[in-house]
Amino acid sequence: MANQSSRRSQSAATIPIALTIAGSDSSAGAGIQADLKTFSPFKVYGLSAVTCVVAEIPGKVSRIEPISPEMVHEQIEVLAKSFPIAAIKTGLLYSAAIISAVVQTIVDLGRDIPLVVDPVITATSRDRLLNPDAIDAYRNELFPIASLITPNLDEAVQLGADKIRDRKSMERAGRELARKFKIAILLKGGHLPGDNAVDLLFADGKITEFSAAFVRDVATHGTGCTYSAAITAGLAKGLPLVDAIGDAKKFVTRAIQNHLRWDDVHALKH
Ligand code: PXL
Repeated sequence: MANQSSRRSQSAATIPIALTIAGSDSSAGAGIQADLKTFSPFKVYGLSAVTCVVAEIPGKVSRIEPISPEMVHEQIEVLAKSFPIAAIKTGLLYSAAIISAVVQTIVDLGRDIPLVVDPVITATSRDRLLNPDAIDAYRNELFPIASLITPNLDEAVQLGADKIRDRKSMERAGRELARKFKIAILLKGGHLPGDNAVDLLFADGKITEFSAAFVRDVATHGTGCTYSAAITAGLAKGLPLVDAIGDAKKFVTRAIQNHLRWDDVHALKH
């Protein structure tokens, strides 16, 4: 018994813990489901606080219902009291009221925990996921407490960057956002034309490039969630930001290459 309990306490002490604060995707390719599935292969134990429930399949959002801000607060608070959370990520936060509750709760923890913000606004299907009033709450409340934000090109423009057409305008936009929000920005350039999916990190006055071969003709639902969760896992393990992003880029590229595919419901029956 003594042996068993000492083994148990050792594993509890050595496995890093990450928390995702995000929406539930019923099809489980994005949202909290993607985050928890991503933490596991990085050997990070994942906790979750659900902000909203999305009834959807890849390509079509059917309905979204929020969880109350009080309930979002409660989930984070009880977890933080019991677990040594080493890194946090946020995904879909639904509304300004939920963003305020999340920020207040994290600030009240009084601990300096790395926070990765995936500024989700729309789904890959282009269905809107975030209330319009929430963009200001991202900018004014959430970004000031973040360690890193991970916008794609559309999100960067919605957050105030000029239109991005090529590598040069991407660099300009990233610099502009990093200056405006005074935090590290990972600008994801996967939607630019070219053979490579190139992301640029703007941090500490430097630009670092992360590049991988672009994988064509794949439904990319959930890629952004998986990428930011993988970065969060690396930070939970204590990796420097650049290393966490490098590992995460490899992970997400492999995930896209090894994507699953079901043609239709009828195919599943046979
Ligand atoms: O991929 C963005 C995203 C994030 N979070 C949730 C989602 C989606 C996309 O559909 O459902 C919960």
